[in-house]
Amino acid sequence: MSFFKKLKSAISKMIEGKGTSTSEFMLEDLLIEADFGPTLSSIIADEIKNEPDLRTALKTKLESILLPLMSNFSIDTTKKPFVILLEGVNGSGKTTTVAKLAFLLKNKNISVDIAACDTFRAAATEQLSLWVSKLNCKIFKSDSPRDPASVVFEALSHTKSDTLIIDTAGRLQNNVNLMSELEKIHRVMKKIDESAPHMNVLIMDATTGQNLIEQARAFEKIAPISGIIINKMDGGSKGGAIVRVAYELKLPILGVGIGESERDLENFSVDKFLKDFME
Ligand SMILES: Nc1nc2c(ncn2[C@@H]2O[C@H](COP(=O)(O)OP(=O)(O)O)[C@@H](O)[C@H]2O)c(=O)[nH]1
Ligand SMILES: [Mg+2]
Repeated sequence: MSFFKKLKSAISKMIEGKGTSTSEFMLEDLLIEADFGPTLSSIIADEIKNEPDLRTALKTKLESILLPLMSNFSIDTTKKPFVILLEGVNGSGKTTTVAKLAFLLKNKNISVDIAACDTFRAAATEQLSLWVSKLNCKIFKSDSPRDPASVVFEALSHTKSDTLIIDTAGRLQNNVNLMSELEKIHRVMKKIDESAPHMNVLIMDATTGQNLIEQARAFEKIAPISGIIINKMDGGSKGGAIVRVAYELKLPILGVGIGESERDLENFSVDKFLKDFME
């Protein structure tokens, strides 16, 4: 059953039992089930429970959370190379997003080099190399497991392209070693270009829902996050995660991933999101 159908049925039950705490919990439970998280679910349910038109009230509330964070992915072409660093936990879609961004930039005649800094898994560089040959970009990589910071150093010292996109290894936000590795990548980069990375993007998987906020807080400690790209909005995402992230992190949403091909990155549209979510 779609969220809206469930909402409709919850609303009619709420009308029947108006004023009872059961009906209020129903709306709150529904929001929790859609991955809004307990805090935001309770705030929203509380704010709109007495509105005559619950659906419109919910829509208005969601718009007020999401609209200020709508953003378009764009780069500052006066900076060369414009350095984009992608970070995030394992499987969130970093490597795929490298390909999506490279495709998007190349279509605008902006040249792209890629630094393969997931040096922990051999398969990771292989995966990126496949994309690189498909998209016809240049890749900086190491053939043996090496310090990812040295790959960044080499890439940033030698790139002649307009942009350099850096893929990193997935790390759990609570893995101290890997987090300090990421810190080192930032530090080494700044030795060559104090202003790099010009865009530090946190990549998130909308289907995991649960600890997205904790992830972001841990990555934020290492370097300020410019914005987020939320992937897998096509799959099992219940939608609430994106609202929760927007509400709690107040970070611009630079894009949403809607599939596994290089073309599957879209600007985040609040209208489209609410339409998909509520209808
Ligand atoms: N359905 C869907 N799958 C995605 C999306 N982005 C990435 N994936 C898939 O998620 C898996 C992990 O992606 P990957 O880029 O390797 O994640 P990484 O570990 O962060 O580099 C791969 O199977 C991707 O094809 C998306 O937007 N939608
Ligand atoms: Mg990867």
